[in-house]
Amino acid sequence: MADCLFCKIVGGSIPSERVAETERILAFRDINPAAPTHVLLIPKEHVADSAEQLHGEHGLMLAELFGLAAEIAAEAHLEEGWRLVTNVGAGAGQSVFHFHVHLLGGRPLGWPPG
Ligand code: DGP
Repeated sequence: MADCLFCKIVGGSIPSERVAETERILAFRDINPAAPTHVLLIPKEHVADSAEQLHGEHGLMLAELFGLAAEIAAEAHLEEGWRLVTNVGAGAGQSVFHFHVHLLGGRPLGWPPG
């Protein structure tokens, strides 16, 4: 999508600190980290604005995303625990409408979240 921030990050016209990638997924550091490890995982293709638009045909992409998150967590030595979060809608704090998942770790993560 021409006007999407994360599509521009995928395309490289907006720089990012890339952590890892697969065929379908790009992982890069959040510009405003909420934890020592805060990585965003996004499908390279703009397949959904948020998780509410996902369905069966996105299964392979989601499996790849979760698998890559686990690899990044292992490399970052997040043995104390880590969290995946996806915000749906402005009321939940979503500010970029290209489906993405936050990987958070490196500090105690309270539950339930605030
Ligand atoms: P959300 O609030 O769930 O839509 O998460 C969007 C995240 O994207 C937010 O934590 C900040 C991050 N972000 C916004 N703009 C940029 C950017 O230009 N570069 C990077 N790396 N992250 C960004």
